[in-house]
Amino acid sequence: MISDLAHRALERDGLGSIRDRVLAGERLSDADGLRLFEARDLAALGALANHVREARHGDLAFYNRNVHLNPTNVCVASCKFCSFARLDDQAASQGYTMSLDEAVEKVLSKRPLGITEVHIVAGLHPTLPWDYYTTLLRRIHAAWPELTIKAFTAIEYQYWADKFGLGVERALRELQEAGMSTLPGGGAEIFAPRVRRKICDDKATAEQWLEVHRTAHRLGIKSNATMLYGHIERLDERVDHMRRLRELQDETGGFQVFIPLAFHPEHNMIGKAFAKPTGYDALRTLAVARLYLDNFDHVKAYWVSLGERLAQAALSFGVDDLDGTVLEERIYHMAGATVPQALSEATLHQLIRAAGRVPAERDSFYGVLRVHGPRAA
Ligand code: V47
Repeated sequence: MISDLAHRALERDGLGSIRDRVLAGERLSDADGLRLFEARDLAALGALANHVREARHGDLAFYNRNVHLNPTNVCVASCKFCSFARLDDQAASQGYTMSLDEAVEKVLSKRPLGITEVHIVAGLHPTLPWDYYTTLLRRIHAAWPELTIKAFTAIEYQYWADKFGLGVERALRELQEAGMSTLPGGGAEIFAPRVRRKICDDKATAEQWLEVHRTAHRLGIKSNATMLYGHIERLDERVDHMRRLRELQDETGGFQVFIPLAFHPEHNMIGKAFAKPTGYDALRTLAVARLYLDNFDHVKAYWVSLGERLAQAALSFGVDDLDGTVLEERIYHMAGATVPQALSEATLHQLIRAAGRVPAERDSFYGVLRVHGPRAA
């Protein structure tokens, strides 16, 4: 239900026609997307996105119990927004590469916590052999077969496909055989060439990122999609980014969720020039995503990137997923995130309930494992 007040605010902002098309279930154009980004009344925009969110998911707010593993931060790419990557393994420069035993043990040690997913992302390490990655997944999978392995970004697959002469499909197949069953959405950044040239010109291109995901979808591997916003990109470039994702989703249906990632400015090459995106920008970006990406089931507010409070508020701006407990996160904490290192399930429940939603623990494919009914123990 959209309140009369929100209806009137949308009319006043000249968004009446977009509202009518959203309510009729019609697809929005790129020009509509841009108009929504420029909407003056954030609450009215949020109400429209909330309408779509509730039509799809009712009051449910999803989360999972997950742990992150970053086996190395050594990386040959020089993404200007990244605070995590190092050029070598030297402790003095905070570079590291885990031994296989160490990496496997880090994951297995979380078994008593009821974790259902491990999210693995590394750097583009110049010398680790291919069997480091296949063995890593094979060992985790053998020791803990029920754990879903969500592993490696499209950027890593493209790098290995070239470096080891495997091609993308074989790289994906070999890691799928080793235990990977879904791909995280990292590395997408902003697809527009103008932006990519300036912030990440020496890693996979937009076309390659999309092709890795297209190939994964063809192999039956579901994946996620991200967008890094709040740096040098323009609003029309955000819309262009989402359009390219929407087109691929029309083709394959393989994306599970869209995750806008708010830029964190500390300890990286471009941070000094930008403040962290405002709460206003975060909420409108999530709301526009919910309205524009009509073929995506889920929109996630990654609480690590937004902060718990803003992620909670986002549950009324089109968002239906907060990510998870996120044990062992490094990428954002090295970029100045001041959020806790992890959230307990009880805290996630509190945040969700206080926003008037019902916590639903999900698996990695949005199957509901348990709905924690209103105020239930
Ligand atoms: O690709 C790196 C981003 C991504 C910074 O698929 C930064 O469920 C902000 O993709 N400020 C990796 N962002 C994280 C990621 C992710 C996270 C949570 C869930 C999922 C999922 C995927 O983090 C990178 C890049 O876009 N990033 N540095 C920074 N300073």
